[in-house]
Amino acid sequence: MFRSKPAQPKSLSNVHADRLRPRYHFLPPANWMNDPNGLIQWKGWYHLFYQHNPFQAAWGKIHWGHAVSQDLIYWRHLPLAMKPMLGGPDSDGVWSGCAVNANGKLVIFYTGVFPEVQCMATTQDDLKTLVKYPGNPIVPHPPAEMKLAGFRDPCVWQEGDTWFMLIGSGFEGLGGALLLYTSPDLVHWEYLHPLLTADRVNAGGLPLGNMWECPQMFPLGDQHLVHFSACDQKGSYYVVYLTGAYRDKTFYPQRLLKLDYGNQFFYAPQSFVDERGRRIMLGWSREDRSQEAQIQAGWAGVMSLPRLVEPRPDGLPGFRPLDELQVLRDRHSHLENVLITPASINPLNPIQSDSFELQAVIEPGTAEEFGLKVCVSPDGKEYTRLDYSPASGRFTVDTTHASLDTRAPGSLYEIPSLPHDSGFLQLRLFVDRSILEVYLNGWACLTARMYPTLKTSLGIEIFSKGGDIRVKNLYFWTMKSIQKN
Ligand code: DQQ
Repeated sequence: MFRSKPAQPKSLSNVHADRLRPRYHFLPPANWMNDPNGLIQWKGWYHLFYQHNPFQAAWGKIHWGHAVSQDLIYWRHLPLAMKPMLGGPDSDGVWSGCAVNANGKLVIFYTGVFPEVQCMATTQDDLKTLVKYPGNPIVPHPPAEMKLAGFRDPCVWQEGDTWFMLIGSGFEGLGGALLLYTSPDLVHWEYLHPLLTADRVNAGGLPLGNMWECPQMFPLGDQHLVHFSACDQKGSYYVVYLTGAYRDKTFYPQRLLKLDYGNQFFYAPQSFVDERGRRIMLGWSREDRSQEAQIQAGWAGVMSLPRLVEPRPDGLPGFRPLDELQVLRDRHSHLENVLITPASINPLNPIQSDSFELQAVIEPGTAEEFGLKVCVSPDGKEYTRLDYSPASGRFTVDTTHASLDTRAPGSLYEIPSLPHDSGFLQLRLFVDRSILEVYLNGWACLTARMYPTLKTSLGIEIFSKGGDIRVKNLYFWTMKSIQKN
């Protein structure tokens, strides 16, 4: 049904030969990608649109890229879905937005720049092509008299016969804000009020910037979840979510937490409900190396693996990798009930891989600290370290030794206090060359980037310090590539 015709970059073979380019995560054929957009399952096909610069591995001239899939694992690249239109309201870029099923008709909303205005597009051929609405922009300016730090990234939903739109924004001098609009017909929009403002949020000292990008609100269990990507003029912070109650067109926030502890390396996420009723989230993982290194590589930006978002009994959202990912599992190893002491020989010694899934249940025992090292070079100079301290609950991922390339100095990522109801550390780790995603205790996620320079940085180690741990079980699989070449 969908024929492939990707945009051809200059040196596709070099881009694909890059040892750091992920093998089982979604990326465009080349060049720049950021936010996922317009996620929807339509007539069986999953559609992934994304922010894309088809000319260079650097942000700019933003188009909408497009790919389709039948399982959210294997993707087919399609022609560019939307380009900036000379003289149009999106002449400087087609920025982020969403897709909605409007009683059987598919409608896309996005931000045109500059100035930031909200626009609409439709499709006559089941999303093979998008047609911009000739009357764009449908929201031509922010509410009168408002001094805003931004006005973008529409998120649209329906309640009964009425449509609502949330727009990411911020009030100058006051902090982030999410603006609520309403419409009877998706074309005529009226501003209601802010759904949420910084002064109504107890962030417990966590800075939330002055602009909230890419907002989304959806029901989860018996409450609602609002999330947004916090930033300011200097850059992106992280994505936070708030649990709370939504009634009378107002959101009453309760708890606020980071959606992913890799901060800006899992950004601008979007979720949708598929035909099986599952809420599935994707986020953009930006690069953590210099712009020069990105342009030289010819690609930049990776889409996270699809995450299932589910309500938990404690009222927080739970996250777990989509079951479909299991089709990628290849060679397998397994440990059962193994005691690890500080003097143990690494039981994962024979394994060599930079593209794998590892699932483990570990009993902390008497250890002060324990964890894993991945992408370890034989001389130990390159490694990425995952560390857990049972007493404090602190979990860290340290990529400051991941690369000998000074253009990728790495970072220290931290979950200050990881709840472990069962007494065990339950970990699901996905390593795919330069990206690492870890799911902990079904509750917290952390996405990080690392850029080993040595071909031999393939080792995996498990360690304990100051006491022993027991590996109840550990399953390891190398993962198949989703790339054709
Ligand atoms: N990226 C888009 C904006 C959005 C930002 C521009 C978040 O619409 O606010 O590429 O990464």
